[in-house]
Amino acid sequence: RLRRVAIVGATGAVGAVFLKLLEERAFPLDSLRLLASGRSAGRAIRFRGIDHPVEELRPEAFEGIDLVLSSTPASVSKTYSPLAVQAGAVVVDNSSAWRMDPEVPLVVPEVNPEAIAQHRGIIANPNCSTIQMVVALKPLHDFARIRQIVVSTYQSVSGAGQTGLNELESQRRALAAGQPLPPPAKFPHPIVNACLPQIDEFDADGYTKEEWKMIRETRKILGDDTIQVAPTCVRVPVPMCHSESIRVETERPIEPDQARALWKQAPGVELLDDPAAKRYPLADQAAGRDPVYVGRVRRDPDDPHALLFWCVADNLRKGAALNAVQIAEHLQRHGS
Ligand code: A2P
Ligand code: 11C
Repeated sequence: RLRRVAIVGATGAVGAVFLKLLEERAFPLDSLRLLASGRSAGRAIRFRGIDHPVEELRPEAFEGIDLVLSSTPASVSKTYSPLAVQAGAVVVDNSSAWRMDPEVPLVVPEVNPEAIAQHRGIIANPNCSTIQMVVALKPLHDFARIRQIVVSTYQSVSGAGQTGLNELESQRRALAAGQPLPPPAKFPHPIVNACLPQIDEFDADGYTKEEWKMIRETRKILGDDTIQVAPTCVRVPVPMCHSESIRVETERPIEPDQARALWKQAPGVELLDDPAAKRYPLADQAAGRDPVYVGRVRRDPDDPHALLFWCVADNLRKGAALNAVQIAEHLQRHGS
């Protein structure tokens, strides 16, 4: 019945949101085990009014567990997710370790929930910048078939986890105190007063791994390898929420009003599009909220087959923990 739950990476930025969502959504569970690295063993985290100990992740940690929600570095998931499956658990994994494995479903419940049934123990949660984009694009794809996506992202530092948040904060404090900036560790340059056009490492083509995730994961989730995706991923000095500027070209033309009508009906999307009133999605207003916000909808000035819009979502919620919890809720409803 998937009610004996473990959270792997419980002390991380996504781990904290897992716990918050399980409380908020009254997620049915009989027991909860919190796992992290040996560095965190012995800590306690409060959940539903009770202190839960954080245990070190070890191979035997999954005994008696039915459902694992995991958000760790990919290398940790590579080792431990198969052990959880061997122990009889289903793993919803937020790392990049399994996403492109052809045997592992890559799921956004508003887009391809049918893929969940194919799982063999692991279900992958997509990258945060991909999730919000495909939630926004799905109704347009169903209506007019997407040919090409050109996207620039404005990704918050929390995408890089708790250490990313800490790095922006310590640079802000140093600036305010008139002190020299501490040397950057998580990001390739100081982030506090800059937009960095690099998230993760570059490959030989000049694209970053983050950009390749947006290309490959979008095709896998939408189930169409012919969709062209041209991304530029940028880290910005914003604590929470990723923003994206998207140009989408479709086989059939879509008028902005048609797109707005589709988004008003679409699950997981909230339209905030009233430029005259200066209403459009903003990162600080989307933080702590569930929807993918869409606004600034307009036609390409020269191409009736292309629309432009602005899309914002909480990268730790819909971009990570919420999407995984929705998958887990689907598993519970449909009996694994
Ligand atoms: P810990 O806090 O003990 O390092 P974030 O994305 O915020 O950096 O969080 C990453 C999560 O993954 C944290 O909970 C972290 O635990 C956990 N983690 C990192 N490395 C390991 C590891 N080798 N074994 C188990 N958990 C790990
Ligand atoms: C970021 N999207 O904002 C990344 C974080 O593949 O799960 C997520 C990395 C991943 O830095």
